[in-house]
Amino acid sequence: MSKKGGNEMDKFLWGVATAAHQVEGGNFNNDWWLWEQQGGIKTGDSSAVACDHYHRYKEDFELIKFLNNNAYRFSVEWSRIEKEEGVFDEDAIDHYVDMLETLREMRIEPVLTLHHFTIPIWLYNKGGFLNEKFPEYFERFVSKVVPYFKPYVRYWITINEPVVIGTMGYIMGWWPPGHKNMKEAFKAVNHLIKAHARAYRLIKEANPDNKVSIAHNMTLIDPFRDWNPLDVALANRLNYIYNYAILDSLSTGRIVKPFGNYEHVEGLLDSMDFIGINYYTRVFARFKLKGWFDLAVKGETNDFGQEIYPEGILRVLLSVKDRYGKDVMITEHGTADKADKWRPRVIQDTINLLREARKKGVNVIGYMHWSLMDNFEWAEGYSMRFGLFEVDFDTQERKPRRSAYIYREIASEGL
Ligand code: GCO
Repeated sequence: MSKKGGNEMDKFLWGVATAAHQVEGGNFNNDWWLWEQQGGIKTGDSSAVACDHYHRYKEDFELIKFLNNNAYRFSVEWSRIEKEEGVFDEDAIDHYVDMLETLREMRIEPVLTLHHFTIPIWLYNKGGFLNEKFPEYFERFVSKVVPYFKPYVRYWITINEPVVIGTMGYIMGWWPPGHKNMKEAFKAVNHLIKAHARAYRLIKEANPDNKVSIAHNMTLIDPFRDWNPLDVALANRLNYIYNYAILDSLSTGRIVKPFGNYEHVEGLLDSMDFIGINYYTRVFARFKLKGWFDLAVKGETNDFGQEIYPEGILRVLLSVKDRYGKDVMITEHGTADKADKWRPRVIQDTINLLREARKKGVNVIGYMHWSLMDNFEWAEGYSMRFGLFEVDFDTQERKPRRSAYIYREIASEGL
């Protein structure tokens, strides 16, 4: 466990992160299940069973204790709780209450994500994130579940990676609904920002001491050629849009371009009690005459083809401190590495950089490693392995990788 002293809210949160659709199994009422049936997974894998975490969560919590962790970030599945519009399944809610009660009994702090990419099919069929009423639908869902969860939860993530939803589903077209329309991407993020504002207000009304944020994917975008002014200008612009526009919106209370037109949104002003950051890697922006630009990768890469660049997390943390001056939780960090070749060094280097960030005045309040165990990696199925524990998906056996022992040791020392 981390260092003693201070009250419960002050302890550094050493944890791991997962998401319902990626680990639970049995999620057949959401857009990702539909996407899988439509051939959207490159490997042809299915999330049908995944890690069977829905039934095995108590054993999996023992793995969290093995890691000397005192926190667990996980998400609830909207499509289980509200299978049909406006019809709420009390048994599904009870399942998550039982998870929360068990975590409390085991002295593991929950970090609860209310939305992690998936939406119920009934909402998908109404246009999903593009429906003007998306913020209302999400508010209705959150207002239903918060009373059940509030006795157990202090740290809340309203929405995981709104900008990634817009990018992957509406620009790249690799995720549902598979569109390639920049305007739609910005509209989806606009609705997600409005949905966050409504959820933030509900959660704070439930308990003003709650700590609420989004989990925001921050990927550094550097110029491919730092001598080329076009690459430099392009990288600066893309870096702002991808990494800071949403944070500026949640700070100023107005949705900044390109996600909005500086329109004021009720409840959005200063709607982050800490900044949740998902950090993985860096890319390079290269200006091209034909096609305007592309994003390139340099240096040593992991199984996913992402640059292994732990140094980037310090750059991200210092930039966020200077710009917002808020506490920061690393809500996700990890690397796709089936052989566990790079992960031990990446974890050690990253924790050292968090210590350096703290010395430079960044108040890092927690670190959630992605992930506890190998799981369903969206369009890549089970081909990308992020787990501290390797999963044999035929037997559901969890086996600690060397990294699990390294993280266990680190978490016993404290930050
Ligand atoms: C994300 C999601 C996770 C991923 C993880 C590894 O950031 O895309 O939050 O669901 O599985 O980041 O890619």
